[in-house]
Amino acid sequence: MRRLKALAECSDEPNGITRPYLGPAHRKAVDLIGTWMTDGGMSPRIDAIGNVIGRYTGIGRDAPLLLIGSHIDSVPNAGMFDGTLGVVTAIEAVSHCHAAGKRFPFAIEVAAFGDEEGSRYPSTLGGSRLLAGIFDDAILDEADARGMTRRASLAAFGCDPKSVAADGHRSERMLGYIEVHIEQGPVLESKGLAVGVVSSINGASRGMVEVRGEGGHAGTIPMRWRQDALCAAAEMILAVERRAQAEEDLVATVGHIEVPGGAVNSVSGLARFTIDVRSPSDHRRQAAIEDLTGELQAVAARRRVAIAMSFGYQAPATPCDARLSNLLADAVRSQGVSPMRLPSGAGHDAMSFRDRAPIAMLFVRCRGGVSHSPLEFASVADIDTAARTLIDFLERLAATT
Ligand code: HGY
Ligand code: MN
Ligand code: MN
Repeated sequence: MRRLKALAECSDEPNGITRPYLGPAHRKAVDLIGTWMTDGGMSPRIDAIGNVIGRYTGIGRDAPLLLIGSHIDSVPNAGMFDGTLGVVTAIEAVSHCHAAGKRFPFAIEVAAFGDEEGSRYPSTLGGSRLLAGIFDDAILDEADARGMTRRASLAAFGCDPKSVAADGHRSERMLGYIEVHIEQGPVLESKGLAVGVVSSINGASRGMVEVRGEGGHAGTIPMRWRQDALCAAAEMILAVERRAQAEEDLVATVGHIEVPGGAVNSVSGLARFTIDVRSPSDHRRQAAIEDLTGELQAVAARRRVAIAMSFGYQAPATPCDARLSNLLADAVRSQGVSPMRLPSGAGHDAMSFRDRAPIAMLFVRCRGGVSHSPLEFASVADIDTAARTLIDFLERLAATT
């Protein structure tokens, strides 16, 4: 908890926690975590995309690799547990093994990814995708709201974007990828369980909608003549909500809207908003996006505004590996907790490894299921149970390797 509080102090805003990828706060967090990794017997390195990775060598020269990761970037005004809990718990577990002089027939790398939220650049999971060998160089030229590209931000951060390609391709055999994360939902709390085993991670699509109408004077344009971009966007946003409400376990969210040059006494000519669509089924997520595309175009036609929609980010639904999840469930049971399996509505870095290695995730109960909010909370007791579960999991995995 002391370490989580120290990370919570790393913010680019004076109030609350806002730690965007490659910002000053991210740099402070990377340095903090690097010292904790060193203290815990790991050798930290910062890779070409700004991840900090601590390696704990295994027994045997060609020992396979177990990756334990999560992220240290945050959404604006975030909670102090989303992502960081998984990194700190992994560091605690490895430090405990190091202190006990325990080595495994596999190397362990604890990875603190920097680009999971996608709150600064349009696409996300850039950090974990590099380690999974599926990094798309094109995202280096994505610009943030101030026009600064990832490439420029990486150079300012002290990374060398040119070595991204070399860093990404690793041949090491991976035993698996494990992630510990707060549930960000109410299920474990409703069942009175400290931890749970994730069964699968919902797929997600992120898009941007731009609506262009005719701007003008709020006092002089008669209502029947208006091509009001903001009103059209408002009707579209409610259409997005309505489509998701019509289908069980489909969610769609408009989390951000901007009206460039908007003013109290102007009819808006331009509005842009984001769309986030998720479902356990990739087929139904795609069908929802097709339906929404048709519906929003119909609103645009009726209101005589132009619309441009683009879905730049897609992450397919990701099942967790049965063997690793069963080992994790046994480790949960050894803590005296019945191992419930539950899906993840939130996306995670684990999705990046779906074609690279077996993945498994451990959820930690969080109060009220609240996340992406300063009210996010996980108890020391539950985090302790998660750390003990992780240590027990490592020992079980070693016994089967
Ligand atoms: O969007 C998500 O699900 C995650 O919090 N990045
Ligand atoms: Mn997260
Ligand atoms: Mn998050």
